[in-house]
Amino acid sequence: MKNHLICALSVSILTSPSYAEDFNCPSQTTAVYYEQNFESNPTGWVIEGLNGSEVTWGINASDSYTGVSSAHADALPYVSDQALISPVINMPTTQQQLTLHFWHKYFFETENNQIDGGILEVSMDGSPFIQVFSVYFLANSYTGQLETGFNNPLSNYYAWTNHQSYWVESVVNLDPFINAQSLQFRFRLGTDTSIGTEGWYIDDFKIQSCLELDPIFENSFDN
Ligand SMILES: [Ca+2]
Ligand SMILES: [Ca+2]
Repeated sequence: MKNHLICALSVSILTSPSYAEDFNCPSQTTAVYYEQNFESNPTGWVIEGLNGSEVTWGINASDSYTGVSSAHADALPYVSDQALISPVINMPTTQQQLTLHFWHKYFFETENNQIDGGILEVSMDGSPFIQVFSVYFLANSYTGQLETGFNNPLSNYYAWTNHQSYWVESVVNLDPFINAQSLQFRFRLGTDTSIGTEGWYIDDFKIQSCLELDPIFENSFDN
């Protein structure tokens, strides 16, 4: 089994200029630096209503990817900008293929129009939060651009929007942020002036990297 995994990964890397299709390391080479499964009040996580917004983020036991609960916020039937903020996470000093993973599902107004939605932001070494743009995602990036004219604080942002009825894993390439000593992440759910929905579920937030590979693998890579 081990040989099979190494072989499969080698072939894929040989045919691809990046590791975008192989963001999950072979199990024996994965180093998990941070993990939060939202099974109880998550240490260091805070919630905030931005721009005076109400905020409904909390631990929810009605749905989960693993375990019995996840983080959840309602998509409110009026203007809101609800933030779920991670702790400041120190980055490892030696990094290789550093990635952020999380699983989520969502039901936003509407099925066909991009009215309400959510985004991911990052702060590097305490700097102001900026959006994690689509280009940094290795899997399941934003699904549409939120419409203007309905007072959603996230109007014009590319966001997760519409409906995602089953859990999917989004993966972010953190290598562009490799010079930061610490990162902090912020999920924002923005809604417009009317029509609330079930909202957004997030579970199994994880930062990991791939460890140094053995010489056999490196030879394959070089060839
Ligand atoms: Ca969970
Ligand atoms: Ca709405």
